[in-house]
Amino acid sequence: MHRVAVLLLCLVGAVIGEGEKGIPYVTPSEGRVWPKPQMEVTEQTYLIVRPATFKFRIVGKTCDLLEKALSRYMDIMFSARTKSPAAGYSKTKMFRGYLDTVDVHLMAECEKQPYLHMDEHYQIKVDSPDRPLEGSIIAASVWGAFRGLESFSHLLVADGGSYRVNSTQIMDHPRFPHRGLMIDSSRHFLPLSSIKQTLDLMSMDKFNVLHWHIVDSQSFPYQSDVYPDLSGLGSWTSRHIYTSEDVATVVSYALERGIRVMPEFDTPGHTDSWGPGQPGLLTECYKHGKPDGTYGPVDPSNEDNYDFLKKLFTEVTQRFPDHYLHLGGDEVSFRCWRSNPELSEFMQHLNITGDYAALEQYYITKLLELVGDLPTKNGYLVWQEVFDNGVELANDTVVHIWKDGGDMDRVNQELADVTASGFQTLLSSCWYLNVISYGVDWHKYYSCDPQGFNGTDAQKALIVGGEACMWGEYVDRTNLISRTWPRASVVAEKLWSAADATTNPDEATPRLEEHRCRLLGRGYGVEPFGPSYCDADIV
Ligand code: CP6
Repeated sequence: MHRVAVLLLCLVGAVIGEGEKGIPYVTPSEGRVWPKPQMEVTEQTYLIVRPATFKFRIVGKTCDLLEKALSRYMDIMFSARTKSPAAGYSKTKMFRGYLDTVDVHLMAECEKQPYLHMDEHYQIKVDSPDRPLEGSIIAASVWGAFRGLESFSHLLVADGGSYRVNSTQIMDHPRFPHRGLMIDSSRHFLPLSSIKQTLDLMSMDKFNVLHWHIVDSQSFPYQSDVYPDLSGLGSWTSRHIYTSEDVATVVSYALERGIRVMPEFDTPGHTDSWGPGQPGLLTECYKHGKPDGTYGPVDPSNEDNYDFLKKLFTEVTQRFPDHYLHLGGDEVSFRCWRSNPELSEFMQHLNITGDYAALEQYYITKLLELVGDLPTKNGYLVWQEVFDNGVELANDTVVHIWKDGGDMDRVNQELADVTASGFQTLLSSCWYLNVISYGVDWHKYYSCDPQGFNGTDAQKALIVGGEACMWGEYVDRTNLISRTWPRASVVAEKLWSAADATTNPDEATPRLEEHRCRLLGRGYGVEPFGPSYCDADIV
């Protein structure tokens, strides 16, 4: 073959070529925003951003939250490890000039707390026809400003000591209001540094809810002032705990990134670790007519337990300012309840002899009532079993669907059933990131659509969003970040971007590759999802 032809082929191959065995590899860094904006127009012209002279200029309202975010983004943008010219960035693009200032125009006063239906839309203009050579980020709320800053940081492509940014216009807003990630600090304790890194990465993917499954059967790390024995006797050790200061640290770190922190205290099942610190809380299991020393779910027949829960949740809702509390309610085993003769007697009085689902209903109904009466006036979420078992729920309850991840027909049926009953719905079934296997496993996350079920527009409007779940049985601080990211990024795009823009995994692959490389360059140990390279490989 001709020398020139070979050279050309190699060049083409390097840019868009297929890797070994048909696995595509791609060149990173073209300044593409992840998750994909609702509307983006980008030109074949660029401006140069020089770190030494670049600044954000506040031209609208401001507040501490915004000012802190601006200084954080200066760091994020200019201290990333990626420094060399981006191989994928076309050398034929035309240089237009220098971008030294980006106006940050916040149109309304800052809000103090993020919430379910907060405004997150924003607009970015870089060298737009109406404002040539200038840059601006425009938002109605501080939350939108955060999202705009993140997107702006994605537009930058390293080029030696400076950065290129295409002439670009973006108008963007989320598809769903609830875009969550669940972490589990019971099966393994997660240090604050891991939780903060998780929040950093969440903000880089525009997630807005940290669902903190803080306690479970294996340990109770939440340190309560009203019931100190819960963690005193239920945590792994006296150092594997979250004090009220730790909780405040997580809540404020999340607030600074526009992320809500929603705690889960799962009952009546998954509560083994609660038992030692609160005698009388759990059901005693019986064998051969006497207690065998083991315990089951919360004992619904003990009235004191409802006072206990009321006091505990009063404290919890004061520490976690978010409107929503996750009350669990999943996987209640009836084995121990069945064995207990006192419960049988109690059920006889209630006229529900033998009907343990009705006993569960009795408990959940009382739980929901007491949480509804808290001074903090909370809303709540429950796992799908609570709905499936026919418990009566307040109108504003959010039902969290988690079962049947491998069977989308059943998931879609459940979505249809829950929304047909008029409840707001959150989907996780297809996004169990803790379930891993060899090979590329994110295409299935990308093909799952929370509104893909058969239903009316009114039903679809009840879908508040979804959550990626990272259960902690096999996850601690050593693998939390790498196992979660960038696989959670795929879920983030499903929940933020337009439905018809997130159907083709082949189209998403190079963009996800660029994003993964960006996160690696920012210093996070995010795993690869196939053969690839990244400037930040070299340390
Ligand atoms: N813990 C609690 C868990 C799970 C659930 N609840 C779980 C179930 C199945 C899988 C992963 C996690 N470990 N409290 C279900 C919501 Cl695959």
